[in-house]
Amino acid sequence: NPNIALLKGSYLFPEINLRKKQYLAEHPEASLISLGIGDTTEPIPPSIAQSLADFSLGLGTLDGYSGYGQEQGKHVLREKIAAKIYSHSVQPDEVYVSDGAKCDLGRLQTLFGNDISIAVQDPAYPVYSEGSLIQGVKEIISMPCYPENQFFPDLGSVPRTDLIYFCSPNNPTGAVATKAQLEKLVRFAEANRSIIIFDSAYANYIQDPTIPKSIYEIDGAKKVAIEVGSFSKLAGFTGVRLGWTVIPDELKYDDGTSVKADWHRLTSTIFNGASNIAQAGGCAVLDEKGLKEISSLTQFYLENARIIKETLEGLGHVVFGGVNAPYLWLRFKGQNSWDIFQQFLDKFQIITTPGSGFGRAGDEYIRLTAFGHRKDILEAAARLKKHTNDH
Ligand code: PL4
Repeated sequence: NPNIALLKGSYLFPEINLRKKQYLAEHPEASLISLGIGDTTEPIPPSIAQSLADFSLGLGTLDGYSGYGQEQGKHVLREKIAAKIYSHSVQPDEVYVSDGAKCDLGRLQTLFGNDISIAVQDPAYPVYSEGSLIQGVKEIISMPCYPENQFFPDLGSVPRTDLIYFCSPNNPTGAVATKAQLEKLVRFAEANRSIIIFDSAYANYIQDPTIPKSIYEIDGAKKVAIEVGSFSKLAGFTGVRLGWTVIPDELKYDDGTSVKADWHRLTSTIFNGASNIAQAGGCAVLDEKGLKEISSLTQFYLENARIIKETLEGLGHVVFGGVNAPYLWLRFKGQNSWDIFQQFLDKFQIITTPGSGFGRAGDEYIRLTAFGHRKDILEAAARLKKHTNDH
């Protein structure tokens, strides 16, 4: 596939790991704190871990064994996602269980192929544009998002595209789109006959009841939007691997045919379903007990975000995000983001993510994640205070 050659350098996150390893090779005594890659750190809550274990042990018995499942996922889990995540506003057969949001983004890119144009927020999770480059899409339009436009694209200057990728709560800026902003986005997609791919991987961090957790809270969205969700940051399933995609029945191509029918055909053909163990865990996440347990987990990471945000603001930084979102976005005017990354490494021994890895508009920024053990977060806060005051 000659399009692979269009990708620049290595993928962002392995590059950060590489730099971390290089630093440790040169400074073996260093005690690094990672606020870089957005990976969960706290244990999977007890009732959910138990269900994973029970299902796994069951596989070793005649009664408990099961082989291939339906590619679209266990019906009971599709029902639970429709009920608990979407309050029955979507139907179980519109929910497709996956092995994670990233994997489904890749499959959606296969669904739409290369004869399309796309629009992506800048900065954005790299998979939207890099996966599209691999497909060889015709055009990628960037929608800059910065403090001056409240991190919401100026849709008046965005040309029509076939797909629009949108992520809220946003990775990397931590910005959360208001209902009014999402209404604008849906009306824009309707007017342009575009399809929105709405990434709601961090929806559980939204605590403000006025902010939509799903694009389907906006009237008319089922006709123009696909939503990609994940158990990764909801339940600490980054390693277990489980997610879902909602493709509403109402979503049609221009010729009136069903997008869902194609998605069903595509996933049946090139996907063999999410692990049955992970799906058993997903069902436990969405039980009453599981929901209570994961809510504490969400609060824990939000408290981490609050600690870092307050520390940095106390030091005079302007910090974006970190409320209703697990990411903090920090600006250093006029500086290059890999240089800021290096400064944080040298000065504080804290790993961050350079903003330029998410697009050109991220150039003067770094991203900090709120995923971390509390002792590491407190230690990071102490280092920031100590070494900033030292200089
Ligand atoms: C590092 C907006 C993290 N190797 O776990 P998934 O596949 O259900 O969800 C992945 C995902 C989807 N959508 C958004 C995301 O931010 C993520 C995860 N991003 C980050 O630090 O930005 C983990 C990155 C991982 C990766 O490439 O996804």
